[in-house]
Amino acid sequence: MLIKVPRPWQQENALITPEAIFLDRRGFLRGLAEVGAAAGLATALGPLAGCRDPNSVPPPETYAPIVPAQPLKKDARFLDAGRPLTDEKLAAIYNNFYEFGGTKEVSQAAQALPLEGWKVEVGGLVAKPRTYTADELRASFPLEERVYRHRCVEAWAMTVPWLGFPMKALMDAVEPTAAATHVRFTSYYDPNVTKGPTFALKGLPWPYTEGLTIQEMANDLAFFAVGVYGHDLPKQHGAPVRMVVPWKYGFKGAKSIVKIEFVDSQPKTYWNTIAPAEYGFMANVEPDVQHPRWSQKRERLIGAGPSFSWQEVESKKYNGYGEWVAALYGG
Ligand SMILES: Nc1nc2c(c(=O)[nH]1)N[C@H]1C(S)=C(S)[C@@H](COP(=O)(O)O)O[C@H]1N2
Ligand SMILES: [Mo]
Repeated sequence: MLIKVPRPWQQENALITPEAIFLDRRGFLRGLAEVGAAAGLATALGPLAGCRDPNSVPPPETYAPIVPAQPLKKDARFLDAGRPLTDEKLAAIYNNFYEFGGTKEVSQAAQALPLEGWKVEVGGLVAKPRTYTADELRASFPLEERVYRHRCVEAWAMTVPWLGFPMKALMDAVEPTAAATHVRFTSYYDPNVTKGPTFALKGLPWPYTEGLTIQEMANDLAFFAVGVYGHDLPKQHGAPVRMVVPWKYGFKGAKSIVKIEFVDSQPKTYWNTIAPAEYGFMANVEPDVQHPRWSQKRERLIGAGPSFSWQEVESKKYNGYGEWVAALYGG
């Protein structure tokens, strides 16, 4: 059921550049220069890399459509994000996936991700540990569509129709014990495949990990996506299954998950270990909390057309999802 598409784009790819915006000063400055030149926003918002070739990845129309085992669940509460969808071609070529490179142009490199035989091990402090194949995950939980706003800590944003199931459904299936307080999610990592920026692979706390509290995971909004725009997740979006927690900055949503562990303390996570001041474990979208290097008050909503453009808009607390999640944080 996973997508099988021809792979001419899998040649050594010239688009990966060895800089990472976060870790490399020159890359960071270049990002700012691009933005500055285009919109004069360099000092107001965070770095924004361009993306140059919308035709560099397999076009979405070649992706396998998702055929849900049962009719797709639709819940009107989660279908209107209050703004137009981001063009799917643009969402598919403007990505963060450090395992495959330090720029936004990682979609080609990410095609190396091997989906065959994928397993997601769910364990730790649970009564019913279980290892799921990707197909079993889809078959075990009714799939539904969720149109969510996405806000990266770098102050770019998009609007995406995910397909998947609530995290709560998986929690209920494995039955966390009373001792479980947090959950840790681990992304696929194999240095022979995930050849990201070479400097960034050394000495950093790979694999990519993220975490939530049990209460956050049980929230109605917390979601596992297995598809997007009506078809399987393309690899660059985190196939075959990724986290979506839309009230938090994008980095909290780990891609290509292989392990989910229920634990009894706040787990160590990738970005929080590298730069705790910029990537708080409990971070949510908080326009009034200044990022050490830029304001979070506004964001760049990337285009509703396939070419790279954006519109600057106000950021909202909890990315506008306060109605769902404010109670988690004391109102
Ligand atoms: N494994 C992994 N997951 C990841 C990342 C990453 O580098 N590696 N980047 C995160 C960040 S910073 C963002 S903004 C989103 C981007 O998701 P998208 O590329 O599907 O839009 O993925 C998140 N999940
Ligand atoms: Mo992000």
